[in-house]
Amino acid sequence: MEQTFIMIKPDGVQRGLVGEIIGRFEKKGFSLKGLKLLTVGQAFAEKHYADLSSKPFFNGLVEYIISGPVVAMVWEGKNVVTTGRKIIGATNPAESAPGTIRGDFAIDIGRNVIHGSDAVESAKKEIGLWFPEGVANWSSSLHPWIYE
Ligand code: IDP
Ligand code: MG
Repeated sequence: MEQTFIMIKPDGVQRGLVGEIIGRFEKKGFSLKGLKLLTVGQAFAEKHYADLSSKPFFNGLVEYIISGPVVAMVWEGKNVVTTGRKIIGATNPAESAPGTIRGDFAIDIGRNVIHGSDAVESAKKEIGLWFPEGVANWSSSLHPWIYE
């Protein structure tokens, strides 16, 4: 089953959105496979966002991500990478549809509350980076009520 890496950024933690965000993924029917609250350092944040290192906003982005604790999660389910991105909404909250996390809870692109992997390959890479210890192995007893 497909997995994705979801991170509630420091603004989402500070603003008390952790329960709300987890609830949206849970209620959709996805399964939580990994969860931890941690503060990462500069080198780790730079590694996570390595693909964006040439962008003008890179330094500000790294400062933002290391500014407080984040909630790192692994969620599992059919098409969870693509559907997870839809639940999160467009990168710029000004363009995120209402009903999405960023559409409902964010205003500025540099304070957009949440990260989600953009492809199955990047999800694998990010899960390996954030959960080197591995994730939980369990399956929900609700599976037949969620999948046909
Ligand atoms: P994504 O988070 O929707 O995948 P990316 O393009 O991968 O978007 O960018 C990573 C993060 O960098 C964004 O979520 C946002 O916090 C920040 N970011 C992206 N573009 C800008 C920008 O133009 N100004 C400031 N921050 C940006
Ligand atoms: Mg991205």
